[in-house]
Amino acid sequence: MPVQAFLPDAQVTLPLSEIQGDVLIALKKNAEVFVFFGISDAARFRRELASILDDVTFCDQAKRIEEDKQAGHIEPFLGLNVAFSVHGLRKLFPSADVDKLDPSFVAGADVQAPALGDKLADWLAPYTQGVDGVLLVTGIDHATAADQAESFVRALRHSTQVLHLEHGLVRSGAQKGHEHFGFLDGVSQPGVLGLTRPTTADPTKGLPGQDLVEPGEFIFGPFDQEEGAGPATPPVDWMQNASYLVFRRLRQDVGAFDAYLQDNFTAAEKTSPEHLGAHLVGRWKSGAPTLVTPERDDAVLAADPTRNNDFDFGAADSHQAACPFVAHIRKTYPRDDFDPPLKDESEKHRILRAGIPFGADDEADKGLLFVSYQTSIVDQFEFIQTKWANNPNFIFGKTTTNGTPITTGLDVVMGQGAPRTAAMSDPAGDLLTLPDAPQFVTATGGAYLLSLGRKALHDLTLG
Ligand code: N7H
Repeated sequence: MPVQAFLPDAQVTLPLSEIQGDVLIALKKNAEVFVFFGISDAARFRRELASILDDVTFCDQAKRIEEDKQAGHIEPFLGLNVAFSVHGLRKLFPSADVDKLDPSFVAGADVQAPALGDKLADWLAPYTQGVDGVLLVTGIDHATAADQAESFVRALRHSTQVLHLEHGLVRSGAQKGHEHFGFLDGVSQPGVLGLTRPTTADPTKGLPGQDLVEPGEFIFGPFDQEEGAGPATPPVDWMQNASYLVFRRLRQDVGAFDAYLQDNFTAAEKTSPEHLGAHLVGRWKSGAPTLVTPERDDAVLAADPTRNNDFDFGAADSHQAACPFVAHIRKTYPRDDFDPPLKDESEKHRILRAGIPFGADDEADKGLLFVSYQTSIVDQFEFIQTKWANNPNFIFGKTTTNGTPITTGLDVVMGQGAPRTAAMSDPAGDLLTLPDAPQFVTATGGAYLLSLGRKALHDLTLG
């Protein structure tokens, strides 16, 4: 299901051949191997990197692969991207430059983890010891991606050690495209000005309901764009066309999630566990938004990209009758829920998501290898996680139909913290506070990385 239609090549204003493919297009894949590595010899690494540079997939190629895929033709090997942590950058660039980068990036994901509500004790060792970089290798199946990853590891073998591997795999059969709780993922994604084609008369939207966002929210320019376009100017030259990559290894406790829905759907005055699950997420498992279809799933609506994202919350659902304020998609992208003067607040904290599930259905250690791209980790990924999802008072200033103030509760799906009580409204509009939920999602690792532009990667190999 396309979440964006692209402009014809002649109208694209972004330097697609300079930006790594996963950033704007999300390297399409059934399987993805994440090779986390340490650099033991920086000079040699530059030379070895040169030998795989031609294999790195940039957005122009990723766009062609995606268009071919939509036309039914799929390549077995789908892409390679490479990104570096603060530790890796310090080995390759002057430290004084690196210090100018996003403060959370410079601190590192492990240092930031407690502020996000993670317990470092839950993190796998390689992530707490610091990695220098990652290769993202995607393919049509696990064997292809793993084979390709193996050959890239061989090419870098004199200058790096593999510290850790993650194996992402799209679920099979009817669950294809669905994450482990069973919900279709990748339905809503911001459109990008200069890349995403407006499909209606409204030039500010891609598909109906998909706002077009300044590219400077996701990649460092400078671009040929109007003033006031956001943080498009990088703090150092070599960051042009780069993007911060947030990686989070999120374990999902599917048994606990299902049991909670089963045990509490009656208390929540919902007709079934699926109904409660839909109202905690804001979409049915099919992807159909509860804002449009609050009482029952609608597979036809879910499969229609011109309708499955075409909704707003604010005026349409000011007392949370159709989509609770606590629902995951309303907490993480509140659309028009803000009153003036914060009207544009939602669009200031967008991310491009490019994650993939990990673990088989019958394994306890399964979940989501969450990936997001942005130009500010502080104002985008971390803001969404800490100021919105983990914050029980967000969104603020809302009431029931009879004027009772609502304390929303944290995002029960992926928010971290306590208490884990969600506020919903019953059919009469009165407030219902759900029983405390266990933590369904646990961070078991993470890394903050930088996906460099083509020129910076190329210059690295010269120096
Ligand atoms: Fe979320 N889930 O299965 O319940 N997410 N998410 N997410 N998420 C979304 O539109 C999920 C996580 C966002 O534009 C959907 O793709 C799970 C983190 C944002 O309307 C579903 C986990 C963060 C959106 C899930 C998880 C976000 C979004 C609806 C963890 C950021 C788009 C399908 C294991 C900090 C909202 C879709 C919009 C959508 C789920 C994590 C953010 C089903 C299971 C960590 C911005």
